[in-house]
Amino acid sequence: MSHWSQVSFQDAASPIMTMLIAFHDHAMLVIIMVLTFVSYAMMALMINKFTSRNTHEAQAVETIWTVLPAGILLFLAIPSLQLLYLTDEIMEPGVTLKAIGHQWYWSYEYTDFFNIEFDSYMTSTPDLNSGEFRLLEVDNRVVLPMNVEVRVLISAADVIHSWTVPALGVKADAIPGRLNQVSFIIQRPGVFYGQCSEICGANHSFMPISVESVNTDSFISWINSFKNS
Ligand SMILES: [Cu+2]
Repeated sequence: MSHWSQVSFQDAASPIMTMLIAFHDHAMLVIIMVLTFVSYAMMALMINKFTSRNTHEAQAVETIWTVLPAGILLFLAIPSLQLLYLTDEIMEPGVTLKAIGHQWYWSYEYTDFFNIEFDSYMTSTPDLNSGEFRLLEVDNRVVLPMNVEVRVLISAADVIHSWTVPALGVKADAIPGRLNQVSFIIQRPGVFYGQCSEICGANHSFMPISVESVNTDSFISWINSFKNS
């Protein structure tokens, strides 16, 4: 059931998402201060608090309302650019995952190990177990180790899709013939859901992404489980 706690962001599970939420809050504070001031000035003008004597040829006022907005824009632009470049930074990924969008499912490859490949289809509503999320659960989850830098290479086999996981703060288009790259560190165990975010056809809404974060030991035994099959 939907709840009021769902109106904002999901809880961050990666450092980038933590910083994105902090930037959102910072920008929101600036917006509220600007809105308050502009609303006040507008109301004051409407009730004729200021006369033309205050505003006509008023060099001081014009200087302030030019310099101040420029300063406010810098307060938004500097942390924004900082985050933009930080998001692009890839240090030394411990695991590389390849995510390929198809009409209408995702397929995954772990090429660091022996060739692990599998498809990930949405679980249809009648097949859901109690407590599972409708339209978000899949048959084969992406399993990733926590506290390890993960690199995801994203592409598509047919049309443009988009690999998105809000709690991790990642979203990248999956484009045929092109590899896009994102990276993140998952800071806690859990299952994080996302959805294809580029309209890709009739079943666009039915190709969710489900990332399961586990500790390194569990990850290694999960990888080894493919060896026997
Ligand atoms: Cu898609």
